[in-house]
Amino acid sequence: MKTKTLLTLVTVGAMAAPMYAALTHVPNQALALRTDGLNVGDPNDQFTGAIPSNDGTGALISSINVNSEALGLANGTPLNGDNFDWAFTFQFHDADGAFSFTENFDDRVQINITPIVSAINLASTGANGPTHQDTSWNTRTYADYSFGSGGWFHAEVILTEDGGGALSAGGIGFGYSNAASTGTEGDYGLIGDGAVFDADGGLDWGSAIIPEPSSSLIAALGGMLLFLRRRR
Ligand SMILES: [Ca+2]
Ligand SMILES: [Ca+2]
Ligand SMILES: [Ca+2]
Repeated sequence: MKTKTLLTLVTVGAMAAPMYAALTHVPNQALALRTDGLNVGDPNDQFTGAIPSNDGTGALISSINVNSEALGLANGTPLNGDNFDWAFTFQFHDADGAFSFTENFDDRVQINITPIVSAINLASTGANGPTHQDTSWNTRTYADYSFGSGGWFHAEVILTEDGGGALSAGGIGFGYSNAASTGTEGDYGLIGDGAVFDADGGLDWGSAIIPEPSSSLIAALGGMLLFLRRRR
């Protein structure tokens, strides 16, 4: 009986291993993670909250919309309270490596862009773009990137709230353009709601995550537990 139990465990183990080995690309979703309790001050902690990772920390959301507190809430990113930040990550494809982001978030914004191998391989292929940072709560800024060649990119965006409102100070709160811009607001669209990304074999933006165990694996584990209980 011992041998049989061991064999069952080995079989399930062998089945489980490949399921965790690779990242899966979830199209049209960003990862979002809120950190509360940042130090109170003027300014408070900036860009120090946790960053969502592909192991399941952070929620998948279909749109980054901080145009108002109501829209933030409606899109899975509540903006209530003070001294917190929202950190977002996603991957996107751009055909020529020239693109732009804009922000007018109250209070502070940081953007980091890394060129990566593919939608499911986040290894860096070169130097990061320059970190874009703006700490003026009511000044629209934009960041143009020019990587010289196209490909997949990893984006990390941190929106920090100090006090007062946590929303756009006017117009689009955070947006993307797949071409260089001079900061004209109309060039940009919301991530997941208007922004246009260049397609690469049918994929254009989303999040790489470690897939959860499949329902068949869970069923197999459940069946094994039932089997072990009955053998006692
Ligand atoms: Ca481009
Ligand atoms: Ca700003
Ligand atoms: Ca604020």
